[in-house]
Amino acid sequence: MTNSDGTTPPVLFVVGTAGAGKSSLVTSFQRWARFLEIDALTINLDPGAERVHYDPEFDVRDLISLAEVMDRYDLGPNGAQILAADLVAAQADEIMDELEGLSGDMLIIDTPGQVELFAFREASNHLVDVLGQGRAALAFLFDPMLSQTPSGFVSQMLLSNIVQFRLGLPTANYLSKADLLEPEILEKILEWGERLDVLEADLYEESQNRLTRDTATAQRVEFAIAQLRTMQDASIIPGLVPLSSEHEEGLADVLSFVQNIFGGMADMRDGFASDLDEERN
Ligand SMILES: Nc1nc2c(ncn2[C@@H]2O[C@H](COP(=O)(O)OP(=O)(O)O)[C@@H](O)[C@H]2O)c(=O)[nH]1
Ligand SMILES: [Mg+2]
Repeated sequence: MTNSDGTTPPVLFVVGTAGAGKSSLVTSFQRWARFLEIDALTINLDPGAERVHYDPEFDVRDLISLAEVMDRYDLGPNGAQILAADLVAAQADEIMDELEGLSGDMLIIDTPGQVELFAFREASNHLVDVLGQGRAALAFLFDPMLSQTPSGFVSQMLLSNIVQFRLGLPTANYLSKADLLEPEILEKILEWGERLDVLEADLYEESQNRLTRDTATAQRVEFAIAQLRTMQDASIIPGLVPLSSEHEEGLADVLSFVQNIFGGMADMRDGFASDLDEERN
């Protein structure tokens, strides 16, 4: 697969919990990019997708049918999803062959509904290596409904950290479906993304307001606060960008995030985050 200038185009994996808005982002991004005459090629890696509203160059459902996997291996839907994820990853090279000869400005990849199927399985690392071609990045979508409380936000943030840790790709965090949030809540969540000290204080307050205040709860909060402090010490800031596939908001940031990978930085993985932070500040 090549760019118009003959180089390998960047590859963006869209990752997040089930229902976070991954497929919608791929759809709206492809449509939006077309208006800018940017050719964003797409891939669907979710064998469980019922319908796909974008126009994929490769659709994993052509390779693997969940119903068939359930049938052939005598599995329930969850077992079939897990096996299908491994079967897909095992065919990474075949998928690459299908992309041979295509040309486009970037590749945006929709991932399986459940984040753990994609990020936590060993086989996925191989898939990311093969499809990513050394030019891959990750967009992690925070679910807006799961991000409204301090503990919910922290959970999404830790999940994003784990996915980054697993896949080792430069990552940008997005607050998905921002159009669904009341302005005050939206503002609060964005503040948590920038100010982990504020998040820490709000998390503590939330735990104080809980009806059950047992030792286990206190320990969990202490654990979460320790994580937040470690992140602050390491200058790791989630830095959420609001996104709405519905209103086509935040898509320009997704594009510039991907384009920045070509900024000629010597060490993409280290240099990237700080560069992006500077840009956003
Ligand atoms: N209001 C609103 N709804 C959205 C947006 N993005 C996705 N949704 C809805 O959220 C649900 C899940 O979206 P989907 O893209 O399938 O999530 P996925 O499981 O992560 O692929 C669908 O009902 C979408 O219509 C958005 O930007 N705004
Ligand atoms: Mg989906």
